[in-house]
Amino acid sequence: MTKWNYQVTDATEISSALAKAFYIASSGRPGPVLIDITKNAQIQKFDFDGYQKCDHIRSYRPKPIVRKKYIEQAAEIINAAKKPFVIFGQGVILGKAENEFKKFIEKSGIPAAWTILGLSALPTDHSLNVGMLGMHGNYGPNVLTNECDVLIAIGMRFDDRVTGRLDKYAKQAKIIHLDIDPAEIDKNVKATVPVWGDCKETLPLLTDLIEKKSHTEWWEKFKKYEKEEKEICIDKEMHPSSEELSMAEIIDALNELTKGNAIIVTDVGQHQMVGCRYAKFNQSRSNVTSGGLGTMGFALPAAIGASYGAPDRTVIAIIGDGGIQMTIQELGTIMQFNVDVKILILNNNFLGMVR
Ligand SMILES: Cc1ncc(C[n+]2csc(CCOP(=O)(O)OP(=O)(O)O)c2C)c(N)n1
Repeated sequence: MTKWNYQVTDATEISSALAKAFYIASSGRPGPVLIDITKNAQIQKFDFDGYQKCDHIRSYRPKPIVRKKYIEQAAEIINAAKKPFVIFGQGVILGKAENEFKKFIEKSGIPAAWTILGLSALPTDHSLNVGMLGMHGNYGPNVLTNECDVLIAIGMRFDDRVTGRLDKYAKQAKIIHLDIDPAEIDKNVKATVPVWGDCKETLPLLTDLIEKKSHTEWWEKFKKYEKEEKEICIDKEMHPSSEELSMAEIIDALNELTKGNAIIVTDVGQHQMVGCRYAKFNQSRSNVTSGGLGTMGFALPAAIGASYGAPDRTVIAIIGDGGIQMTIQELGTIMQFNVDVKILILNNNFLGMVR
């Protein structure tokens, strides 16, 4: 469950354990750490000689060494591709590689779709942004995953909500997988070319080696499916025939108010899926959601955190009538610290996602 954990049994170790914990949690692929301080260490008296920051641990390499051989192989495959497709995840955001990513897709002309945690790494209205992948995602990127000849996965882990049945997933495609965590490569989907490394380093190397292209005919296929999805599904969701408001039309109205500039924090459920499908984003780090952990009750405390992290931005929590009850006591925190969080409860009178 954790990236690192440590039990402190002697109080003199607390300071160095904390320093290591902060270093490990925030370096390379970030992740949670656990320090368990035993009772005897908590009450032990000792001479404290100060806190020293940690920035190196022998045997821990936060970023794998980039192997040029794989970058060259990847570039060769991309240059020969007729129907290449990029799928991107949170690695682009955590690696602060949004610009490097944009340069890569703009030079290669490759349509790109996002996983739920990759959302907002690329502006929603970018012409090469073809939408959301997976179970609740858009029609085009899902159908065309099984038609592309090269699939370039960047900072994503082929979660089951993206792939569905692995034995039927993109079998026809060569897979290029860029990831900082070697454990993710070949875990769910076997990579034809593994590109280990921080995508902030690997993407520019790859961009240098690829030819400038535009895959217009291929891109138009995505647009054709987009039009079809709009006519068959999205228009009906946005303009339902009944008097009742639909979740999609509420998010659509929200977009008009935020103009894509707000931080949107979603809880877990149908409102989360609809929120992520329809919310618009102009800048990165604007979508906060619990992703694969799927934790109801996440949105309200996370929105408080987002408001402290980005005090100048509008923070909107989108929550279901079920999820709000899980951490509703945080309304007290909001009152006590006068936190500016806007809360949108999409009340469908049931635990929609489960029902
Ligand atoms: C803590 C927790 N308990 C249970 C679940 C399983 N679960 C996922 S979505 C969901 C329903 C959420 O209902 P609501 O918050 O009303 O949102 P809606 O789906 O109706 O939009 C449940 C029970 C979960 N993800 N997390």
